[in-house]
Amino acid sequence: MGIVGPMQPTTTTAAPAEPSASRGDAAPRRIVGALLGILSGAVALGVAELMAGVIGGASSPVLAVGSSFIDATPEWLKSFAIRTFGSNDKTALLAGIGVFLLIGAVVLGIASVRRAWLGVAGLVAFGAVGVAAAVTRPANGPVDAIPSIVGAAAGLGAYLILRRAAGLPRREPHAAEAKSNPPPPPAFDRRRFMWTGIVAGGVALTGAKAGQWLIRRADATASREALGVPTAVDPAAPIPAGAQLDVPGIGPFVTPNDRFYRVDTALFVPSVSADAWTLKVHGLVDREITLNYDQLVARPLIERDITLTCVSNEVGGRYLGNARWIGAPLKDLLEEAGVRSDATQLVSTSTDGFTAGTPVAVAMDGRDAMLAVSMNGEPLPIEHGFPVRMIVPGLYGYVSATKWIADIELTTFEAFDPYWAKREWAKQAPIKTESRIDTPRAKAELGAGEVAVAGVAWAQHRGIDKVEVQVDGGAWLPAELGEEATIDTWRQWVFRWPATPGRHTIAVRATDGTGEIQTAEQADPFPNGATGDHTIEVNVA
Ligand SMILES: Nc1nc2c(c(=O)[nH]1)N[C@H]1C(S)=C(S)[C@@H](COP(=O)(O)O)O[C@H]1N2
Ligand SMILES: [Mo]
Repeated sequence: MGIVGPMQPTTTTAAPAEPSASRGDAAPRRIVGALLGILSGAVALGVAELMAGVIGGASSPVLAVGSSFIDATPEWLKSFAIRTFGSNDKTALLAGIGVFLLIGAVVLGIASVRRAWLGVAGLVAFGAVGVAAAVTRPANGPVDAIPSIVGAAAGLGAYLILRRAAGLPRREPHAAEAKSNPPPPPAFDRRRFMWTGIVAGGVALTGAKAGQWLIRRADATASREALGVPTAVDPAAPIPAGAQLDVPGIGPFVTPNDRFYRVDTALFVPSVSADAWTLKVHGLVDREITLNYDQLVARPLIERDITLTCVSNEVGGRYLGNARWIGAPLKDLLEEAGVRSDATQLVSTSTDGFTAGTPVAVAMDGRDAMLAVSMNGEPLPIEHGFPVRMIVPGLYGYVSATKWIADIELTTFEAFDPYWAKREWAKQAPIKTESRIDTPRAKAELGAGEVAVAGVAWAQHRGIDKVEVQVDGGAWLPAELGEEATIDTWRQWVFRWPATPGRHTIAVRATDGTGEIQTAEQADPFPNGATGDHTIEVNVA
């Protein structure tokens, strides 16, 4: 399919004007058509973004369609996207939508030169898909249809004005009509079309920029900047100096916020101000509780070091991080609400409709499950759940770590399937014992002599008792362990390996605090976490 680029000189690529069209100018129909499609589509998108800036980012047709796409993506495609694009998977999705829209606009634009109704139909279809996606997002309502409708209407306006400027008729005259009463050939006025196009492009760009600025400026950023970090009545014990091993390439024991992995279904990061935040605790409880941000931070807060892990982390993967959190203990709040004995599942819901299901027994067994407001000495970063998220040591994020939390319902495992359970992931998912080699890197070229092989091991809420390294399938030899901070954090390890020339395979395995060795059996992340020994190959010169 040949896409005629708008930048190409019209004289060389334009299809010759058909004589039957009887235009005053040799109107380069394809280029005019492509520009007509692209510019009307751009005006529709730009105006829709601007409206979304006013109404709320989740109402943007592009983001709503993208989010619906994420929710509907089958597991194999999702893992493919994560494997191929890593944390750029969302950018890749948006780029894909962009290319799809561009091709659609060009094709429809060219076809609409002769059949004006095609352009109208294309814009109406665009609006309809946008409306359908926007109003069906879990946290959206009817008003979220507005950006798609106004955008499509603006696109239609631009389409008609541009057609007029291009000297295109509203419809092709019927042959008979044309013969008996030939309409005066509308002149294609290059200058007029160009100027109208520039204005349309300007409207599109300004709308998109302003909309995105409004979306970003919305509540959360300002609210977060104005907020201090509350003090914990129960501070964390200082991290033992020996928790951080002095080995180049091992990474920090505490993961800085800007290097902390991010995993969520949110194409548009929810923007919630602390002022507007409330949490409702309801369901199988004796007393419903509704709490605002001030009330939450007025509670006796705890501070803890906890390592978070994503169930999608592959063996050797980077989807985990360790941070110092401050928050209100979940258990106290649940006790105040009076959780009934038939409640087995705690369902937490985010403002954008994500849900996670946590065993009530785990939330209340005395571990430091909390509603966190601070991460590494700052208010929660917006993409990590500002203003409040849940943290439960020992459980994968998808069953415990709801960001932008808005609601807690006590229910049963039979009564409700949360977001990932609906997609066949396990309903209960304690973190599996795992270990990772951080240095040397796989395929590294090393010099002979002592090489510090080092990394991390984790088995949150059971702790790590032992890490062993195996070279070339030989005996498992003990690694030195960094000092344990808590049983809820990862633990660093180092193995000083006398490297000899040749190719070598290095594997690692950990033993948790209950004495159990991590399983060597290779398993994929789906449905409840990857297992297997992280193994790398290196070459020693
Ligand atoms: N609202 C919301 N919270 C969420 C998710 C989500 O998609 N939406 N993903 C969960 C998953 S799968 C993980 S692993 C953690 C990741 O938290 P992080 O992005 O702060 O590292 O958030 C959890 N909380
Ligand atoms: Mo996750």
